[in-house]
Amino acid sequence: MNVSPQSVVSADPYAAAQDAAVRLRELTGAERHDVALVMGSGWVPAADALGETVAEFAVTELPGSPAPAVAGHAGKIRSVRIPGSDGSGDKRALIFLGRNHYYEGHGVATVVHGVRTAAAAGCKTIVLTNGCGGLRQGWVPGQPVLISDHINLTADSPIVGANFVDLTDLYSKRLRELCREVDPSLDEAVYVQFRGPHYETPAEVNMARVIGGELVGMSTTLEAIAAREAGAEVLGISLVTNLAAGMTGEPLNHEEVLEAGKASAERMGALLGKVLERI
Ligand code: 8IG
Repeated sequence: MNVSPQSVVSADPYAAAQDAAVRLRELTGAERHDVALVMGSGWVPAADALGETVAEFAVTELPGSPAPAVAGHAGKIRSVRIPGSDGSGDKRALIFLGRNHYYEGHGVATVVHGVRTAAAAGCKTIVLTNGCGGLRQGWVPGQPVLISDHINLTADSPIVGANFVDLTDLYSKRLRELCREVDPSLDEAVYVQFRGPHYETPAEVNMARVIGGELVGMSTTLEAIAAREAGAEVLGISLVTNLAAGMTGEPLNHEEVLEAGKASAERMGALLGKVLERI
């Protein structure tokens, strides 16, 4: 892979996040950020509804961040002012328009670098969104689903050393309940991360079902683990952009993902906006 040495996270990923947070303060003029959102496949168009953009720059401006390789993943970071509800002060949100995926081959430290940087910049809440395949009968493309728990099939971890981080209730019950106050129709389900970049075979989709998963994707679990390690509260929301392989008789394609995102951007933006006001 053709990557310049500065563009991937080096020996100490925690120190690299501290360095990136220093640069982030310079780029945004904000001493701290309160909440971070990672906008996955299909979510980028929803970001525009989230408040007043104070700064926007390419992720590559931060040390340790290669540009995302996926169409629809813009590779930008936005610092946004969120007006406080009922008299509480404004909050600053850090919005990652796109992410680096595990399958891109830059290593797990690079995958979670944004989340670690956000935590180092002060974010106590991290919202992870993704586009994924859905397994539950009745779900339709464009439907958001809260992540209740995950199964990490990458067989990897972002944690370095013998740090036995507890993942009970990794996906905050409090934040899921807050989401359902905003939209009582939201379902929740277990997310299964496959390595990708190929989609699953129908047999693998069946395996995901058997082991208790109803959402299949290629992101989120490693970031969630890193966020928890860093002490942040995690909210995960999947956008079911397609029914999982073998469920419709049609092949999967990435364009359908982007289309589902565009079609549901307004709903996702409104949902996230109301959740951010209450966090
Ligand atoms: I969007 O069906 C999207 N991402 N693994 N499977 C996996 N990842 C996905 C899918 C899917 N849809």
